[in-house]
Amino acid sequence: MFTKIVPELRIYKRHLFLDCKYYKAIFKILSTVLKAVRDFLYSRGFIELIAPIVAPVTDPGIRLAREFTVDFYDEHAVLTTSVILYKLASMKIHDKVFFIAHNIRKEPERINDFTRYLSEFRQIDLEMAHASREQVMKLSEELLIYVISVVKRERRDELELLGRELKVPHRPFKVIRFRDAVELAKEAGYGLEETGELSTEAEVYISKLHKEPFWIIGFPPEARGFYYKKKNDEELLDMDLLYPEGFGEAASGGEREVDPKRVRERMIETRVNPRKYIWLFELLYSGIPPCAGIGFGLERLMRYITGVKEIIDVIPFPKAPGYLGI
Ligand code: ASN
Repeated sequence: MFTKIVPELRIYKRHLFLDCKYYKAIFKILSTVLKAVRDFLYSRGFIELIAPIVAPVTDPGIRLAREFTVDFYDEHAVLTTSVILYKLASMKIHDKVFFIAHNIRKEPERINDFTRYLSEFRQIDLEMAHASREQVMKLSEELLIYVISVVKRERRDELELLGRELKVPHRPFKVIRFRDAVELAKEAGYGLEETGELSTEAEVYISKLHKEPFWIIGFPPEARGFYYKKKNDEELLDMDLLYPEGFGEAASGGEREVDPKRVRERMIETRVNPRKYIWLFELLYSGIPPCAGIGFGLERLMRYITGVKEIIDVIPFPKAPGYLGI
């Protein structure tokens, strides 16, 4: 099987392996997933937009990752780490928008770990005006159930070749509060990251305790991006979706802070310099509706659907942290 080839070769010599039957099956599933996502969101009244890859500023709420900088003529530019700022701006265009956006993040190099991080990855990122966290959670559950059902129906041979027995989850998914998730992790001897987040190992541990996808809600305000709205001083109106069976994080999102004064406070709280975000403040002062949204990692969704162990194998041309490839 293709996983017997060392990962470095699978990245740098990918062009020589694309015709292997496993890759062909995986990339056919990828195409079905993309179409199913679009079909579902269009049927719910969403419009699809496209986002830039080069920008003056980007989302700083990206945990341990950093930004890549670019020399854009004489202007300092960065590669977009997420589409969140453009989702907020798009609320001026339509009240339900989605992007299948490229995200580029300088993740810490993970030598010999090709399981769950890519430096270039995509997010199925949607945003809804006047929506609550709970409404986005319901829509996300329906989206996931729809996509899995379509893949099971249309890609039976490919799933069989990969040895994946995929189950359609049942909604509503279980909801765990962040502080209870921390207790679960601590009981098993896992700590928190410096950022106040659950470590990847803790996340995998909690994921392994589950047989169906589940939510963790209410992360601490200092741990997550300035664009999330606070419920109170202890928690945000945000959520993560996790896959079961040890597959870990699926998506994150929440209700947005759209009051420019409170966004400024959230920036200070999360150690972000408000002066860098001039266009965002102009946007907020000009007025956007309250909104909420979520972003699903496309490659992590693919990993869950295919059951493939290493994330470098779920897309044709992977960029793993520290491994440029072709
Ligand atoms: N996509 C996330 C959201 O909608 C943001 C992110 O990726 N950092 O909240």
